[in-house]
Amino acid sequence: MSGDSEAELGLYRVLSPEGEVVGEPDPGLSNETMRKMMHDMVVLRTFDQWMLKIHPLGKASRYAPVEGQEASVVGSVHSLSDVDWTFPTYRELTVGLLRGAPLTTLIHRMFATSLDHMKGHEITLYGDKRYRIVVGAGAVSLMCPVAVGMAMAAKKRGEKEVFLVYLGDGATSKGDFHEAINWAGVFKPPVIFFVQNNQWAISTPFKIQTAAPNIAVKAKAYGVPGIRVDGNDVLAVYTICKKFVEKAREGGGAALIEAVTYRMGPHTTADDPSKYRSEEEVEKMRALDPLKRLRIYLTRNGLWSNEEEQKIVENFREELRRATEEAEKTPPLNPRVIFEDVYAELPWHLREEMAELG
Ligand SMILES: Cc1ncc(C[n+]2csc(CCOP(=O)(O)OP(=O)(O)O)c2C)c(N)n1
Ligand SMILES: [Mg+2]
Repeated sequence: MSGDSEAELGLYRVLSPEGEVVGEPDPGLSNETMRKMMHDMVVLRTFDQWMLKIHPLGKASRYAPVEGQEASVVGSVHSLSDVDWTFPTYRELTVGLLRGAPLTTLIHRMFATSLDHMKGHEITLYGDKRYRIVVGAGAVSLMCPVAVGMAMAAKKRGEKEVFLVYLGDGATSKGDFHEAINWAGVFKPPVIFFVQNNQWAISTPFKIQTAAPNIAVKAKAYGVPGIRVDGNDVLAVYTICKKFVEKAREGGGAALIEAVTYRMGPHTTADDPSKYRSEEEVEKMRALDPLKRLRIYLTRNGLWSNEEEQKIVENFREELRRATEEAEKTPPLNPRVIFEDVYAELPWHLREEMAELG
């Protein structure tokens, strides 16, 4: 997918970009699950377009678009069961939606209203214990050791939970990832490192991110299976994730899954990708659109229609419009919250700052 045929070797794929079946899907994959995954990819794209549309109006905080990576996010989330835990980054804000969080909760977050359950902290991220989503951190790869630690604890307690931690290609250059995967190799906790290799870490292209030919190969050095999957093929992502999630659940240890994909949009709404990559490159990648191939496959098999998709988009846009209106009517967060939830007793210098705030 990077356009480098050598890097494509060993890429697991079920549907070709033209929607032809070229590999084996998970034997338990039902028509209903495929339809739900198509539905969810449409929802994610609609959410993305909405966030990008309202951001320039100055209403919402910085946003990291998911366009191009919908199959990786949807396929990985669908492979999990309700008892499993996820560790999304800013790129997977929508994991909340997919795991049952109300849309309004996410919009209150993005608008930093007084109903933001996380009080404005880590505004581009989403976490909620009720949906087994652990809130991430600004520093990339920082959640890898946390996921391994939680997975080791669950294993000790004899619980059958799996822990899936998201990270990007750039994040694999950070020490936390290497320390975490080393422990995962030694202690074999039920943890999945799900790396979305979207070819860019802000303006750093993959070819200068690492001298390794791909990310999956790094896992092998730690005694952990490393698998490369076409991250724009939701059936392939689901199939590979399901296999290694269930293996981990049964005591088979960790895995690293490299979902090879492409970030179509800017890194975040604070980025201008025209400064570092060409429009031709982006257009070339459009042919590999993750929604397109499943849409073709399902339509050909009488399981999907344009009318149905249009209805989903319209209904979800209406939900977004209502949630946005609600957030706009809600008072903003009181800035005093920045002094809360860290210290049991505020130190003197913060007490002074709080007094200054009035
Ligand atoms: C430890 C650390 N270093 C640098 C940054 C600044 N930073 C934020 S996102 C990012 C790029 C990460 O790229 P990647 O891991 O590929 O994820 P992507 O944004 O492509 O999804 C960087 C360098 C950071 N947040 N944390
Ligand atoms: Mg990246």
